Amino acid sequence: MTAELTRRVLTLLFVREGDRLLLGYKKNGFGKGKWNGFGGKVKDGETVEAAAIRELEEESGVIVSYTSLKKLAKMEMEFEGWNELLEIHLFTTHTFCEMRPKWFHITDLPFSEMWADDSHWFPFLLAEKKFIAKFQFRDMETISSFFIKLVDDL
Ligand code: 6OG
Repeated sequence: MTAELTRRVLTLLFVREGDRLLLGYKKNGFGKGKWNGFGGKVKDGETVEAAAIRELEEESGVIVSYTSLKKLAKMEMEFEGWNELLEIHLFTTHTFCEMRPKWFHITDLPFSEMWADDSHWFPFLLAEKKFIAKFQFRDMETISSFFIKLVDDL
């Protein structure tokens, strides 16, 4: 006799921008140590589309519209000896962002490709210290004068 399988409904959403695909590295839980698209369990009363959008936002901070979603597949995954079957709803979406996000280590920031004022106030930003500042620019690259003052409150 084969045991009845419990069905777990999951979403999996891949965000594409041109020739690049956004992946997330799973730090914990099922699939730990693997790169994947974003997704998770569909809640009771939730549509798979709403779950796909919610999971993407929760896991990456990226927000996409309902109408941008393209449903590509329904896949079933069975693991031998498991009493659970994974039903994965696969989606893709294309984004056209004005900014291209990228994480930098705080000791390796690309100041030569940032605004000239940034290197002056970044130490306070990184230390989360409050400040007021004023910068005067001669041109887009050159600061003629500035001041920065730490404050207790803004
Ligand atoms: P949480 O446990 O994080 O949801 N997922 C799979 N993705 C791929 N590419 N292959 C598989 O083959 C997968 N099995 C599950 C679906 C799990 C997430 O992992 C995906 C969900 O997005 C076995 O809530």
